[in-house]
Amino acid sequence: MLTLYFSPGACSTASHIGLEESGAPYTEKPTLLGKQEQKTEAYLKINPRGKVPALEVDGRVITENTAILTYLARQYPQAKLLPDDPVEAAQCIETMAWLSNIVHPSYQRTMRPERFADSDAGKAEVVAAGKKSFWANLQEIDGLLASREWIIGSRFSVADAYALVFYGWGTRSEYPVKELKNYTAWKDRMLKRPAVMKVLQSEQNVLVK
Ligand SMILES: N[C@@H](CCC(=O)N[C@@H](CS)C(=O)NCC(=O)O)C(=O)O
Repeated sequence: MLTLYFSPGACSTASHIGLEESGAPYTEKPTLLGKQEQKTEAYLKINPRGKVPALEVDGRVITENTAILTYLARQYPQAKLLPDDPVEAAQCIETMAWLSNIVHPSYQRTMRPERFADSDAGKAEVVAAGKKSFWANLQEIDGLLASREWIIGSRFSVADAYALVFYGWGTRSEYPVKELKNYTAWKDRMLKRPAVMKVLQSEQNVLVK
């Protein structure tokens, strides 16, 4: 039995899309960041780091989008969520690691500067640096999509589920994402996928408002 702990609009949307694309039955446990539910005693027993997403698999817990999405792709191979070619499969995981380690933290600096600096001037510098690098990261994703329809290989993979989070955050925070022609055309292709649409609508994501 699979249970997903997520917060609508957070990076957990990636795992939510991966689950829906996998076709596996699962239970949803909304854990609202706006209400600090990720810090409750009950949730810290699920993920002591106090972050979403978390996926409970028959009583054991996987955290981190990269791990959850890789697990789902391997556990439900019929859904073809990883490329068949072993090098491309590794590049898919590589891209998810980059989204997690570089792209997500660049946005986090713009939203949570108090985690990186104490003074007002320090926080302003963190926000400015975060905005610059988040936008550069969105441009890099746009560049990746210049010569192909999907993030890796010739079909949808779990890396696509993850990359959609950042287009949504760029939209929500009013970056000029529409200037990114390849990323925008890819986002439109993503919205044609029933599983993606189902998750975005259920989370009331900015991309379907
Ligand atoms: N690298 C982690 C990031 C997890 C993460 O930072 N999640 C955020 C939501 S986007 C969170 O739960 N933040 C709550 C907090 O830091 O208090 C992943 O990909 O799962």
